[in-house]
Amino acid sequence: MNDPLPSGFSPWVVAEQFKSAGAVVDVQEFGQGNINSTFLVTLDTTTDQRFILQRINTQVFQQPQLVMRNIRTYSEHVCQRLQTDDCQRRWEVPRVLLTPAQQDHWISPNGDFWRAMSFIETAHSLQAIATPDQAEEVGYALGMFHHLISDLPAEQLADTLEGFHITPQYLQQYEQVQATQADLTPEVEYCLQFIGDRKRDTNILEAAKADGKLQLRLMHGDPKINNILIDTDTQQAVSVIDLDTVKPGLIHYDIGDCLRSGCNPLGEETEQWEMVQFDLSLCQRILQGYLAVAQSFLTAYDYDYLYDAIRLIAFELGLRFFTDYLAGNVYFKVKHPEHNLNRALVQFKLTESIEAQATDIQALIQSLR
Ligand code: ADP
Ligand code: GN1
Ligand code: MG
Repeated sequence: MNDPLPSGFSPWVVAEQFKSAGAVVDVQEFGQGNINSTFLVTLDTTTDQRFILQRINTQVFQQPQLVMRNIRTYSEHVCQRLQTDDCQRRWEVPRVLLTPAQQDHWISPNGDFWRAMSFIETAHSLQAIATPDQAEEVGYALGMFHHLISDLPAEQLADTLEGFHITPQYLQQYEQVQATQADLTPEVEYCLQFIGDRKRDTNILEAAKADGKLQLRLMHGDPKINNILIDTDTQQAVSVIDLDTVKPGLIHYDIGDCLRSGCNPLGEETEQWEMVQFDLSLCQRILQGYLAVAQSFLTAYDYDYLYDAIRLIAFELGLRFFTDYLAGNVYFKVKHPEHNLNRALVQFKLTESIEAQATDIQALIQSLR
């Protein structure tokens, strides 16, 4: 079953391990993440008054020490690069906070794995994009993220989540749980049919990787819009957070994930799944924001596979949600038993809308090359 929330061990007690000074005066559950348990801790100090405390979901991240090592390697590299790059805008990297024993995590007596990160102040994340300007900022954020790690060799980070975004492997997992499937409601039948119609098309990015057309690089892995922070005063993007899946992979997984989440104005949690559409004008602005930074390191093949990435990552997420629904909601946190089914329907409708606009999306990509 899901990692339960709240934990058996009080985050108030854990917060003591990571505070640098003062007293803990408040601890609140925070954010909308689907994997970890996140808390915002407030201290009675005048500086560094707040920090983020997280209990890592160790059913998902089975080697959390490696996750922390990756995050530290990543953030040391990026902080150094920001000092030498002539960056004109605010850009923040969350800092890993250490315990009094200089550890980047603390294991509570009941075996839970906890870590803390500095809080990025005067910023917020979006659950859905509301304006074209926000879209451009989201694209810029992903471009900036890729730019800042483009000179960190991929071998320096460990693979902390094997099989992540390897669509054919998700299909295998689906085929294993399909036998145990739930009631054949019309929604379940729609999902079964939807996957059945597309299961021969899941290998395109992996084949391009195997053929050497797409290179293994460092990626974020999870740059959906609520992992991008926007400055509350300037409305400019200032950070990409949720660094647990920064590891070797394809930047196409990131571009696909950012676009599938950014171009769905109803948001991925909507219950109006039948109304979900992929918004081409938001796609244009996200890509423009992204390419303003990323054009310099994209190859011709990278452009060739952008459309496939957008379509595949939306489909893949639908497949992952639906598989989790069939498996009894063991991976993504849910608020009710049909939650993952609803999320899957949203992603499949989005995939359908992407497919229906394939020619226009391809033409847009062509015009931006
Ligand atoms: P999950 O892996 O469960 O998605 P996240 O690391 O994304 O967890 O954290 C959940 C939410 O907490 C984020 O969507 C964001 O709103 C907030 N958050 C996390 N880290 C920070 C940070 N360093 N500064 C500000 N907000 C943060
Ligand atoms: C999870 O942790 P969160 O909520 O940022 C998931 C992503 C999915 C996303 C869908 C490690 O991200 O892959 O795209 O849910 N993260 C992991 O909302 O599986
Ligand atoms: Mg997150």
